[in-house]
Amino acid sequence: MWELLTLLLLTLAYFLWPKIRRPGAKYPKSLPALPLVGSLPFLPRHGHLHTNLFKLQEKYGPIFSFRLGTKTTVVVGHHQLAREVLIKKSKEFSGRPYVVTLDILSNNQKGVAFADYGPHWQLHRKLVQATFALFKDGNQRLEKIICQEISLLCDFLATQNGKSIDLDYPVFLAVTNIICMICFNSSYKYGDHEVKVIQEYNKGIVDTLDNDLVNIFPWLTIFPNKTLKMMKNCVNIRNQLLDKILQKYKEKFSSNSITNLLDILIQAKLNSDNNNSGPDQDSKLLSDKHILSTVGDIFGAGVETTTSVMKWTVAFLLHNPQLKKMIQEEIDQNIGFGHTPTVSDRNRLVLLEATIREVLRIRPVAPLLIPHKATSDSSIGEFAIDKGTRVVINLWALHHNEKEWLQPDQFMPERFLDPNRSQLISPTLSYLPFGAGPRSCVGEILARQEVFLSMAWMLQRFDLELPEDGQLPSLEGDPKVVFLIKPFKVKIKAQSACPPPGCTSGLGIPSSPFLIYEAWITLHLCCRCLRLW
Ligand code: STR
Repeated sequence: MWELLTLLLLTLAYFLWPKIRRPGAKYPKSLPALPLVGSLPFLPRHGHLHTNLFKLQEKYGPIFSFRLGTKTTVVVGHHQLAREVLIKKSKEFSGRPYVVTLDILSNNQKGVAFADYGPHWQLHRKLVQATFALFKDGNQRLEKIICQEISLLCDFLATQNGKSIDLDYPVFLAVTNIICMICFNSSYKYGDHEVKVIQEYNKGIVDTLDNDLVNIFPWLTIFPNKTLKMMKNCVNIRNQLLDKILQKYKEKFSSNSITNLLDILIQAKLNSDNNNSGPDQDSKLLSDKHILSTVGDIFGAGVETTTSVMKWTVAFLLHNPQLKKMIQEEIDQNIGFGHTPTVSDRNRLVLLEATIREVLRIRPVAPLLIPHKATSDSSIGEFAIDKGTRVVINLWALHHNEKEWLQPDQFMPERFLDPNRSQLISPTLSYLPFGAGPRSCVGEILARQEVFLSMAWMLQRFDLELPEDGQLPSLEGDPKVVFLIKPFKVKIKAQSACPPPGCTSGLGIPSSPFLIYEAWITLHLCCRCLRLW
């Protein structure tokens, strides 16, 4: 009996022990590792993974490794090494490792976010980029689409005047509609049941995605697993919803009018099918399942990330009312109330822009990015990295490096401004909120415009204040696949009716109406109009 058990354990250890390393090569320092479980017992259990890995740097240096199951993971926590991985050696490190839950979500690594390096990922990434190019100018200008939705968002907020609300739903709806326009030229009305469905399955996916032991020990999938079941359920609901949209859309698709992501993907498929020499290589990579995965990625990424950043920004403003006031004054002085903010106001509203940059520094959307994988034997700095190794970029470490940032734990937007506070600056290279290189965030321009415009519009029209109970949002965060903020409420206060009843310019918002007596005319102007005037 005992002999049998020993034999079984030895066989298991043989298969689960990592491969022989390259002789003579220098590898990053590693956490201790035991057979079967790897370094799991030596990784801190409490607290956030990104801060724990950052703390481990004190002992192990800016690059170190640990083993989970059979897989070696290298953690990179310095900007120079991170740039080497993401930019300089991007070809060798643009792979994505196999992860059980991500594999379910991406239907075997289809789509763009979680697909391994190869022709399939290259094709889909190229097609997504081509989609964003459709929205550069003209009637379909990105800015125009964003402003339409923000305008509706602000109109909704106006109906909530004086109330304390969670911004989650209205912001989610606005951001969903923007991404819907980009994906299929459609949008949802306030209260549409389908939006609730999307919100729910998204939550289910985000909650369960990197929260399971099966990602460390894939063989655990042989046992019943509640989390995995819930995740599969949410993914199924999402796939059904997207498939319904895709099938319906195919009926009205026309090659003469390519205006969104679905058009681009369907057209690419038709082109490769109609190739003179019969369907070409690309055709297989553009099946309905492939199309669905790419749309799913863009949809999920476009909604969850931006909603989260907007809520974080509002939370930091509630914690820093003085800063909020200064941003409102900046809006007042540079834009006033005659027109709504535009993207071109970004270099005028520098304090707002600096605030957004600081939010992305102190609470990055993805503190550990998405794991990369070495596609061939390579090196990072002086260390050898074997093919197949997982490489995690600890963005949190880059953004909290004390040698690069003054008091990194403090929220200080002015670090992104010159001493005169009139121009934006890049204080250090240790800042990559959207990643870098070929795997960098494909929606960066969209995201930056969405957050800037929505904050500028909202702060122009509303005061965002603490709710009645005075409860400040928690800034601790909830690290899921996106670094979420815990739910909180904010009191919406319209900056009075605009224009005020007596304001003859028709522009302003009253604080204390001024009365100007001239020989012929009497003007009632609110103080803001007067400044404009
Ligand atoms: C959110 C929930 C969902 O329904 C679909 C997706 C797929 C794409 C994911 C997205 C998720 C979360 C944020 C990700 C994005 C791809 C890129 C983005 C991970 C799980 C980030 O890197 C932050």
